[in-house]
Amino acid sequence: MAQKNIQVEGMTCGHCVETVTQAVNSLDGINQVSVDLDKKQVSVDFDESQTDIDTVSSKIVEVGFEVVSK
Ligand SMILES: [Cu+2]
Repeated sequence: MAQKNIQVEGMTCGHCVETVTQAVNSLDGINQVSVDLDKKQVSVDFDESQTDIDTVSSKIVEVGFEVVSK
């Protein structure tokens, strides 16, 4: 398992948090997702043999947010 933090712009409310959480959770190999709205940070715990940080970041972009750093 790997744990990474992704900086995401564009999340403004609980609905955004829910959208990002569900999108990332829909990927294979995700163990846990948590979003800190104040820090604009998405923490992802994932299995490196099944997914990677680029896949997770792409998914966040796909649902309408901007990945600032990963
Ligand atoms: Cu929102």
